[in-house]
Amino acid sequence: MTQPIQPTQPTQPTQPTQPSRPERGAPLPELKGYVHVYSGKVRELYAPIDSSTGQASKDALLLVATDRISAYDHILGSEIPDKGKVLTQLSLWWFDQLVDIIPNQVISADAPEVPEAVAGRAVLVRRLEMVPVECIGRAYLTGSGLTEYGQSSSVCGVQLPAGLQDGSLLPSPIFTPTTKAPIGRHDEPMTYAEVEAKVGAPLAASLRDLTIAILLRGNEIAAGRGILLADTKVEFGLDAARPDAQGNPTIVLADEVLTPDSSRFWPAASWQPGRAQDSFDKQFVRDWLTSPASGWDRSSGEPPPALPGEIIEATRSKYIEAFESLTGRTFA
Ligand code: Q0Z
Repeated sequence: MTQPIQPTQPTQPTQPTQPSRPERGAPLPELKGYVHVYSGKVRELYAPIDSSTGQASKDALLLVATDRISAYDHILGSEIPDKGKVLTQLSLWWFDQLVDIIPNQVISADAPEVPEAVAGRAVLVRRLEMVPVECIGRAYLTGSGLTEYGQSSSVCGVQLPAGLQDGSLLPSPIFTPTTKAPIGRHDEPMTYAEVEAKVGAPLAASLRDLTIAILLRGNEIAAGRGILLADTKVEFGLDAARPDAQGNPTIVLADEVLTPDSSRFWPAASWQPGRAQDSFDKQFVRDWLTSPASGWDRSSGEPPPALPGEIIEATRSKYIEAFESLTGRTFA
């Protein structure tokens, strides 16, 4: 799962300082009316320039998905054509599938708000006060959850039955929040009590219940398409400008949702607990990088080599297949 950056503080005006430039991939587009504020691993953040003040807006952000791809904790030197568009369109589709569960951040995904240079892969969103917890829901056990389980037979303080294996279906879905680590560092598991201490008991309960509801809805929809949703990371923001009936800020679904970068999708047909599952989207990349053909040693700390054209093309097809199977729509 892609770990996002520390969010910029929404209460302070964004400083248009020199953001860290991605050292790999296509150059950053200059977008008229926007200032670039942050480079994530595979995405870019811009702020609209307020026409009355000439300053970065405090009310909105432009989230731009690039074609960059990560594997084994590296950003690869090769891009996957259309990955940014596929993931953006998938995220938008999921926001719609979830709107009876939670409102979302989207203002516009179309012209004129979204500049032509990033058409299809950018969304103008409400700038929210981001909740400082990575909300992870797990339906199946793998990855860091499996590692923690091996050490303690629990994940983030949730006790699990003995005998679970890599890929096992959990008895019921679990909420396994993590801290938001600074970029380049790994997020740390939090217990539910730590989430309560950080955000208060009422918001903690809402984050947990919303995360599980999103995971369950995601699995209901994916199941009908032969796909399992093992786990997902969601981010929430608070919209103080939209108080609820009790006067609390509205909890809003932020960032990206249920994309292959924030979630693990597995082909249901080859699911088999007891071994690492095939990745829906990145399996060709992983297989090639760890094969003798790549000449790359995963443990060397060296950046991985550029991908062969056929691996790029096969991976592009997998992203499009994921979009088309999940949504039942044709990728334009
Ligand atoms: C998201 C990220 C990146 C894309 C901050 N609605 C929001 N309000 C305030 N902050 C955010 C959002 Cl989505 C926010 N991120 C992660 C980083 C490109 C998204 F470089 N950071």
